[in-house]
Amino acid sequence: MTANSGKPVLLSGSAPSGILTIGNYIGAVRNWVQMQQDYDCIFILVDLHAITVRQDPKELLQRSYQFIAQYLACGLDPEHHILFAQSHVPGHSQLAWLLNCYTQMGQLSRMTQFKDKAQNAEKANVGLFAYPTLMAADILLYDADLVPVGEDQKQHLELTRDLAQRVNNIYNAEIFKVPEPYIPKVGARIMSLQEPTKKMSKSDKAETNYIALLDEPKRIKRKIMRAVTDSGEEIKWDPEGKPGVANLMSIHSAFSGKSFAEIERAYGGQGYGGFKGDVAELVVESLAPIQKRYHEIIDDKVYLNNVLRDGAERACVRSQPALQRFHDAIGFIPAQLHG
Ligand code: ATP
Ligand code: LTN
Repeated sequence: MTANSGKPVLLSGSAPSGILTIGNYIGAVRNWVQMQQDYDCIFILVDLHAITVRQDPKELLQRSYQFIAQYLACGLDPEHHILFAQSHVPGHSQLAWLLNCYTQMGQLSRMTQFKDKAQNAEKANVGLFAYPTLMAADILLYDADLVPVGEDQKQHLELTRDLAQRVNNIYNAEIFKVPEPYIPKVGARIMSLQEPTKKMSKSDKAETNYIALLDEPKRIKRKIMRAVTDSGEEIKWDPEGKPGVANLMSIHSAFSGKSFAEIERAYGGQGYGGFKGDVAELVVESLAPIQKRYHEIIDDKVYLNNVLRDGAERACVRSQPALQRFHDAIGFIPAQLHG
């Protein structure tokens, strides 16, 4: 069904690093769930990308299962779409190598993420340097039409487009589809609870800055009650002047569906205490069904492995044509494999 649904292909990837937060949920995962109605979706757990930073093996394994279980609990549908682990589909590493041979060192040196993450380029591992060509491979393998990415990944998507066009030009053929970036209409940017001018991030070291999708109700309440606001007492939409309050309003709005004007009206003259209590209640209630489903499936490794196997098998099939077109164009002897 997925291969020929006729719908545009939407592809996104996320690394099993850190811990999923309500920022990731509101800004990404929830939108993916919605977009399943209109697109043929491919969701990749990019574990090959995760090892550009040294990982503890046990933790990586556990976190990878946890991420998959959380995506499923949020409503990603592995039957009608494809959800898989990047390391299970060899085409990603293969195409990344090929693309490395069409990418200039200078281009990769200019990537701001590399400059940020590798303070000392001499000591950085080559994987970190080549991270964007692996991401380009993820996208180009599946003839993706649309790639929803945050601001920080736009440069990598530009490089992907550039590589696709370059290869197509060199061989004067449409080997790769040139993907479009996709900026979802909805989806607020959720900020850190303690430093509301900084975005809530899944790799933040300080627990009090974020709400994890799996945080227990008590912990959620504690974090929201202690969230930084300001010395005033007015619930008003003013992201510049009152970033803490604005952030709590965004969280309220994301889960209640109410507009900022409605929230202002509802809490007029009430001070911060009651408002924070309600935001906490909303978050707890909204996450409850996700957490319930998560706990039902996280220990069911047979189910999770079946989902991953099925996803990887379909991804392998889907990734073949693009890889084959490129091999043929390059001039490799066609492989004569049995079965
Ligand atoms: P890291 O801190 O490790 O860079 P992250 O929390 O920024 O991680 P990513 O893996 O970079 O998460 O992003 C996954 C998706 O979640 C992206 O589409 C990104 O736009 C979205 N996202 C991440 N944080 C937020 C946030 N605070 N508000 C809204 N969307 C977010
Ligand atoms: N680099 C991205 C994760 C990522 C991705 C992708 C996103 C890897 N491969 C393919 C979209 C499409 C990040 O850090 N968020």
